[in-house]
Amino acid sequence: MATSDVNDAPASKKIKLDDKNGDKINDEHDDNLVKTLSDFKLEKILSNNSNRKTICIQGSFPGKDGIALLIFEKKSFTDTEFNNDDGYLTENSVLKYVFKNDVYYSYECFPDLVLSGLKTTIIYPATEKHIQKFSQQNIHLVNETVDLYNKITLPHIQKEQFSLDWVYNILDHKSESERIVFEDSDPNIGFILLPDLKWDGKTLETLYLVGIVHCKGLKSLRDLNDSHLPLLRNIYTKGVKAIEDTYNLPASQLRIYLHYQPSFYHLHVHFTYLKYDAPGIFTEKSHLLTNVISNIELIGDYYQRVTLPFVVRENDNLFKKFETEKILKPCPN
Ligand code: M7G
Repeated sequence: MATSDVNDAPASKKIKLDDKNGDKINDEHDDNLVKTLSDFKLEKILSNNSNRKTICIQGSFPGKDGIALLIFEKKSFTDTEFNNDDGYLTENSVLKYVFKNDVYYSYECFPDLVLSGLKTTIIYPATEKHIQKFSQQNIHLVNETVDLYNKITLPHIQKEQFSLDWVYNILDHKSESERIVFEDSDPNIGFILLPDLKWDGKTLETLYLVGIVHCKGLKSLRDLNDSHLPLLRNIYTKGVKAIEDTYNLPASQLRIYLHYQPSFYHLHVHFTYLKYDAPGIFTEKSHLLTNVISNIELIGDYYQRVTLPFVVRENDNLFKKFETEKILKPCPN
């Protein structure tokens, strides 16, 4: 397998890189925000999740106004990394002996640098809402009746929500166009399927794609009715086919679902590998697309009538509004 040096890196940091996927460290790209983190000024650790091996820190870059959030994630192993000439099983994996007891030997392993890359997301400039989303905090379960949706949730969404610019950039092919896995450009039932921000786009064991609908104005599950069945069926059928063709994974190994509440109120569907415990797959947040289709087939206005549970973060203004109304009870009515 071809490798290349990063020639502009300091000698002590020169490493071999796999260029099969065109990967380069410090890629000279117009959109690149920073090359190293040496100047990052740490203000606060917002969350540190030992299960997911992720950490989110808040800080700033000198000379750049505003707050930046850095999210690091240690990557999962892939089977290929153990079958490759430049994987873990080489002389580059240095073992440091720790202790021995009977037949048990303990080591710390320092593999080749290319294997120890951290998936890194920078949000800049970050808003107060981003800080809230990524801060460790208590969460609460709300049972949202339709009345509560109309009285509390809907006005809240209309007043404050994350910008959807990144969504429109994708739909308009202004960003991430080279990452699109499949597109149906029909304005009513079409959508774009592409790797989720949370996925490195390579590790099948953590496969995560998102299907974003072309039509505007559909905020969430709550807006869906029988007029959207062609859209939902289209996303299912073509999304599954595109993933099978591209990644060789059958529909039976995919978890295809919507979040309620989502973070971003432009309708989208999550596609993840069934064996991967992706963030947000639990019952209080995810609704399988096949279930959604079936519910609407039975009752056309199901999602305009049903009580929907959802989790809300304690620092979220939405929580404060529900709390003020004293309606945070485990069972509706
Ligand atoms: P959600 O259910 O609205 O939010 O899903 P949540 O899962 O964060 O609660 C939105 C999905 O879009 C998430 O899985 C995000 O990781 C993903 N996403 C967010 N942004 C800002 C981007 C982006 O810029 N590009 C891509 N490809 N995915 C994104």
